[in-house]
Amino acid sequence: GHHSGVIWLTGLSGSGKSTIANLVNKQLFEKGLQTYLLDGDNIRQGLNSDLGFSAEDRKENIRRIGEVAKLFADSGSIVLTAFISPYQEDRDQVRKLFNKDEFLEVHVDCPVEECEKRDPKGLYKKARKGEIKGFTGVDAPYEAPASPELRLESGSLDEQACADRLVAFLIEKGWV
Ligand code: GGZ
Repeated sequence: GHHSGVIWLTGLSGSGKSTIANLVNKQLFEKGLQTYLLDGDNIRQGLNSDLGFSAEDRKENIRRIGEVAKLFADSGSIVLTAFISPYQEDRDQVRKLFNKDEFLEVHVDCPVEECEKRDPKGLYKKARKGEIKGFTGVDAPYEAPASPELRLESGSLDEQACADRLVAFLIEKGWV
């Protein structure tokens, strides 16, 4: 048997959250575990397509994702989520939905300068030009987790190395 629960990745746009979550998801799947990945592709395009990027909409985005994650965890899955989730308060509200041993907050910690240098989708550039308003790390805040269960330094470690660390941590914690 294995542990069900939520692995909540938080970090800036371009920090590597989605890539790391996908790599971990793949590794766990190959171990035969029941997993599910929630990210912008399956949430912001569907369930949350009515929400934008104001502080209020981000709060509601994260609240709904927390509730969906809980449903999947209740059904026995290990859930990986990959959202910026910039506000500590919103992440803490999600944490409250779970038992202490069912929620892991993972900070995908990449300096904003590095995310901006990488700028895989050209969004920082657009934000700097004022074509996107309220972009996290440019003109909207990111509150780094005060005490995450794990911090992955994705500015200096590549995505595969971050994924391997996360899997090692899950083994150490007895989740997988
Ligand atoms: C931040 C934005 C914004 C603004 C669009 N600020 O790199 P991406 O493109 O693929 O990831 C970002 C994604 C963030 O959505 P989340 O649901 O993770 O955000 S939150 O948790 O804060 O609700 C980025 C894109 O959406 N994007 N506008 N203004 N990121």
